Amino acid sequence: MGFFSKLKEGLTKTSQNFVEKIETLVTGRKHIDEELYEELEEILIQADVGVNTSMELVEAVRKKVRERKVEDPAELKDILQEEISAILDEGKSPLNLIEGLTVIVVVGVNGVGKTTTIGKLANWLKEEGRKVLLAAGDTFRAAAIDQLEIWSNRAGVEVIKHNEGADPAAVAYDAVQAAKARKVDCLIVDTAGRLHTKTNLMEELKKVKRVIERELPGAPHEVLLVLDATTGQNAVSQAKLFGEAAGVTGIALTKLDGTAKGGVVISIKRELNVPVKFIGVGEGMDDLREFDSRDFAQALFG
Ligand SMILES: Nc1nc2c(ncn2[C@@H]2O[C@H](COP(=O)(O)OP(=O)(O)O)[C@@H](O)[C@H]2O)c(=O)[nH]1
Ligand SMILES: [Mg+2]
Repeated sequence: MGFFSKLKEGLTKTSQNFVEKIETLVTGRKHIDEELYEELEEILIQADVGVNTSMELVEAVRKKVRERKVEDPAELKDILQEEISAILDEGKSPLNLIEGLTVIVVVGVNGVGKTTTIGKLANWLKEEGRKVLLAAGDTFRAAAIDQLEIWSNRAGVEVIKHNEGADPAAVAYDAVQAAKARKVDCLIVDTAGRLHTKTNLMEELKKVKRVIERELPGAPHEVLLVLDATTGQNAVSQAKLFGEAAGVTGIALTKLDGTAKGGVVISIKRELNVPVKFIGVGEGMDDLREFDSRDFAQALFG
């Protein structure tokens, strides 16, 4: 399936929850009034666009309506699409791949799709002709290491691992050494999403980053935060937490397939200063896409 049709299919529920509701809202109305704006704002908030962003969007729509002297409620949908497209304007934000060894650290809370995203990413980079190595930095459970190994076999790349309970920074250290020795192009480091307290998790991530930087100045080149779109506004809170502590450079937003909360993309774009670089639209190896915000806006409005 082509990129655009897969994206459109993945966004079906978001579209239904959002665009169709707006269509229903404006159909049959004769006037644009305060009540209509309130309902519009409510629909946006329900689609996980976020309270602040929803209010800003409605304000922007109101302004356009005044400026253009619009009277027909049916025109609201197009104006809203224009405003959302303006927020999502910058198109693609590619992965920072350098000449030589690029190190990508993947972070995020438990269950968001880190390991799966790493598997998909490894496969994509390998298909682009790069030599990829994975590091099993989630040493919290043996199953996490096994799961990364399964993905490495699927993608046909190697993995550096220690035993369950090992120090993730030691895994990262070995992985950077191995990557240098094996002339790897991309090293992708998995990390744990849960520890006993959040502060410890952030400290551990900082330590992993410090070790990588010491062994390879300038690295890591990307800290990719994985967020689960089905958690809606919760994902935005996670991004704020990790963004500050872990120095996040990009977001991979997973599980956009089958969720009605795709509006969270607009919220992330508006409220965080971090680009969405990838989206996950399924559990398979090929279900990772480079995020293009213009395609997204278009797919959303159909
Ligand atoms: N539908 C769907 N499921 C996904 C996607 N990405 C990950 N998953 C599923 O989410 C679950 C948790 O993924 P995992 O990679 O283990 O998360 P981790 O704990 O962050 O490493 C698994 O069942 C994955 O198959 C996605 O884009 N779409
Ligand atoms: Mg994992």
